[in-house]
Amino acid sequence: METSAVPGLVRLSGRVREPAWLSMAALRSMPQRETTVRFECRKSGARRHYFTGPLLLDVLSAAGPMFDAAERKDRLRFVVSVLGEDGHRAVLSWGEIDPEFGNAAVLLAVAMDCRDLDGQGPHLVVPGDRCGARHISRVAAVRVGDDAGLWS
Ligand SMILES: Nc1nc2c(c(=O)[nH]1)N[C@H]1C(S)=C(S)[C@@H](COP(=O)(O)O)O[C@H]1N2
Ligand SMILES: [Mo]
Repeated sequence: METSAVPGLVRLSGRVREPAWLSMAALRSMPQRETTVRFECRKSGARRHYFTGPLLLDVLSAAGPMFDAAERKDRLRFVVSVLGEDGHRAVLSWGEIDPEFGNAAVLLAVAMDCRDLDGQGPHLVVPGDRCGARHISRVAAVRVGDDAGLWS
């Protein structure tokens, strides 16, 4: 598994035309969104956090996913795996975040509860989740894939 060894930078790779190391500054230079999420953790109970940062969709789109962007059905074969520095990871489907389908406002947040996350790395935020497990802290890498491996 390809992992990041560069603190503060997120490796964006896989089925994209321009793989990149994303800095917090680069994430802050993109259009910023804000959201408050409430979720239930099995271990620590009810949680509430306020996040700001770019849409994951914008971050991924800038790297040029290898689908035919004009063909919406082609986009539906793509997946995104988000890796925390501790190895915790979760997969999203492109359809979840695509404006023509689920249109979920998933963020790669650069600040949590008004504190910058510089030094630890960005935070995946999946609004609407009832459990906290996809709100991945200290994101180290994001990998774009498609479903080809599932059918080979
Ligand atoms: N990197 C990483 N992020 C993670 C986890 C984890 O194990 N590793 N656990 C998740 C779970 S299960 C929950 S409930 C929330 C808790 O976040 P909080 O304690 O900051 O409110 O973090 C999530 N993010
Ligand atoms: Mo949790």
